[in-house]
Amino acid sequence: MSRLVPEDIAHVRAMLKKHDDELRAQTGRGLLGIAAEAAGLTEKQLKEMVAETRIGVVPLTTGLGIIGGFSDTVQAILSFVGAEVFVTAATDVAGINEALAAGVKQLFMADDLTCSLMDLQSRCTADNGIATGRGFGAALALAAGEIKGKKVAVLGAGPVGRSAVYYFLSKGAKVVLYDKNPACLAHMQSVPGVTLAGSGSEALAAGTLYFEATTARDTITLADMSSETVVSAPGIPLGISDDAMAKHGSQVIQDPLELGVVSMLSCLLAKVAGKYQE
Ligand code: 2YJ
Repeated sequence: MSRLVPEDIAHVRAMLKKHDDELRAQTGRGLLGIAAEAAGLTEKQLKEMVAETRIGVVPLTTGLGIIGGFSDTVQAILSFVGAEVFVTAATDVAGINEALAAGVKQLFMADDLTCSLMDLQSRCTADNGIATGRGFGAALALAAGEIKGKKVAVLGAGPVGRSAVYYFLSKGAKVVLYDKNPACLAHMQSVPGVTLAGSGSEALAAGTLYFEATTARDTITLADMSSETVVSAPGIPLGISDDAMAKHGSQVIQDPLELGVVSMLSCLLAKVAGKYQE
């Protein structure tokens, strides 16, 4: 798992509208529309649910500590899609107290292992890794038009990659999965619809739809891409080589935080409404 650094997210706030427009050009939907799809909601349903939120983002100093700009960026992303959200002035337990005193309905908190959005009344939670897999999975499916019956190459079998695998399978796609760590792959070997590949290039040879959820660079190079390729790439750092980005960047769906955070919101609200399909 990668820990974000301030440089990863420094431009997110200023670029939210531009990123939303880019996603619309790539997938036909913006952040909220993709996240709705990821959670099995219509965009209209999600919009109505988002309008009722009151979210407190609590900075946590535990472990490696505060990531500069992290909480403010989460606040900006959630507010961009219509949520009512504020960052507490206090951190940690005092921050939770502050949020509760201010009447929040949901809490957003991240330490070094877990990033979670929780609903206080229903006690439902949404995990960043799972939501990110579904959000970027939905983005790939929307960009591809139809993935039923198609093969998707998934690189990386961590929480994000595995969540995407189950999303693709639920949409009737087949998955060819590779992870350099055999222990991660072992979990997935008996899942119907999943074929394990012996290398990244073997996985990428499966078709033109790629999901990149590794923490390595240059897992997808210029030689792996054509004008047909569509890549959804939540992995940090970005796994697509510089020359491949220079030529095919418009075919790559990627961001460091935005789609994952909005998908946490959609998954949480779908769970609260009893509309979430595991
Ligand atoms: O509040 C803060 O500023 C920090 N405690 C935020 C820490 C954010 N955590 C991470 O970036 C970890 N890698 C966990 C993310 C889980 C993603 N699935």
